[in-house]
Amino acid sequence: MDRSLFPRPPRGSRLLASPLFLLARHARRAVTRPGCVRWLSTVPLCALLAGPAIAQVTVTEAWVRGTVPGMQATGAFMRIESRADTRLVAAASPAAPLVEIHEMAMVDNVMRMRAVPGLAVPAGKPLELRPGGYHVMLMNLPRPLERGSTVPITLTFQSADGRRETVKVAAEVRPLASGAPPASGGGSASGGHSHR
Ligand SMILES: [Cu+2]
Repeated sequence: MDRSLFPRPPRGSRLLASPLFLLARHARRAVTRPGCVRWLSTVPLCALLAGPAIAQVTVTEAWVRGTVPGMQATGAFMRIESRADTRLVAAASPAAPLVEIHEMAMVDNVMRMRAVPGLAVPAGKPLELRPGGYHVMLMNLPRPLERGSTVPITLTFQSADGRRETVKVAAEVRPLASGAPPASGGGSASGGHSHR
């Protein structure tokens, strides 16, 4: 008789059973050992601490200045708050193939915008992105952004320890003339967002 036709059943069942056995043994130890009990009791606390750390950034009042045909770039504005020190390091949107973080700066008495690698968001101190100041720049727009629609924007934040968090916002498209345009530079044709 071919013995391979009758594999020993305990072998297979032992393979299956051993992880369960190990788990059970571990659980027993965890309950009986003081150290492990302490470890177990800290788990919910860790979960509580991890919760706010994951969702520490809140973005409100997000809007985008609408565009008209021919306009290839516009700004997105919002209010960003964080429970802990963090940095806005990237932004992306399906509405624009190129998205940058911009600041406005006075250069030779002319207000110009330029890309920055990131913006600090100190704990408890809201960062305002608004016309004439910091903004998220949506560029190479394939089509106009019509008022009343919304533009999804994904913001990436990075804390000092390197941990990243992404926040998705739905920015309302407001009329082109919304918000105070920069005092100089830009122009109405580009909604104050000329790019050099
Ligand atoms: Cu810009």
